[in-house]
Amino acid sequence: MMTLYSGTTCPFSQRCRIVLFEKGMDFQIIDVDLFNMPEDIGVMNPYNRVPILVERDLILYESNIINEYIDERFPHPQLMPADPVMRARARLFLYRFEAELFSHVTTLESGNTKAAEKARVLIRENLIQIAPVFVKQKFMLGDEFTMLDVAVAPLLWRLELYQITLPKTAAALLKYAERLFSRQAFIDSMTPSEKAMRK
Ligand SMILES: N[C@@H](CCC(=O)N[C@@H](CS)C(=O)NCC(=O)O)C(=O)O
Repeated sequence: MMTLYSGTTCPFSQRCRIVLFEKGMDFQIIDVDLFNMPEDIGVMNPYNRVPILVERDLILYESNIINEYIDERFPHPQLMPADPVMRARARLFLYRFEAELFSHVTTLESGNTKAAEKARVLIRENLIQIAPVFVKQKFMLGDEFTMLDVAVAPLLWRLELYQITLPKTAAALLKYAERLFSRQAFIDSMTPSEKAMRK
């Protein structure tokens, strides 16, 4: 059985929880106190961060790497596109999400108040840029829910918490966010602290 070491408020851990629930197989989640990291986290992950996935002698860290492994191990429903070209494009998007959005999420999560305002502005600008995609399609890559939607969902859930307000021109993105939040796996993935993040 897979074991996920997860932070109860960590957006990266939530990504992995979403995938585990989307797959509907057996797994175990161990809640890790981010403010008092147990020593074994540093032993399993040299960067001393969660999420970490353990399955027998395999230890993985980095949410996107963990999620691709779970997706390959339990192919139904498949979350990475089957076609190699689309799969490569999906990986590129995942890379860009980290560079352009989640690097700033990390700043907000770190509690660095000096850098927070700039991080908020950059996240807001990038989300406004993505918004028109959802006028024409239901999800990031088209009409199917994929790993790209998994990757971005925890950020959209935290917009209020991060004090990021989107303009009316981004209405399609907010509608898309509601579509993500209504999925059963998303609801099941949430910890009590995450549920309390939005009214
Ligand atoms: N790029 C990593 C980011 C993971 C991350 O930043 N985790 C945070 C919690 S949200 C953490 O464990 N922070 C503890 C620390 O940096 O000391 C991923 O995608 O898994």
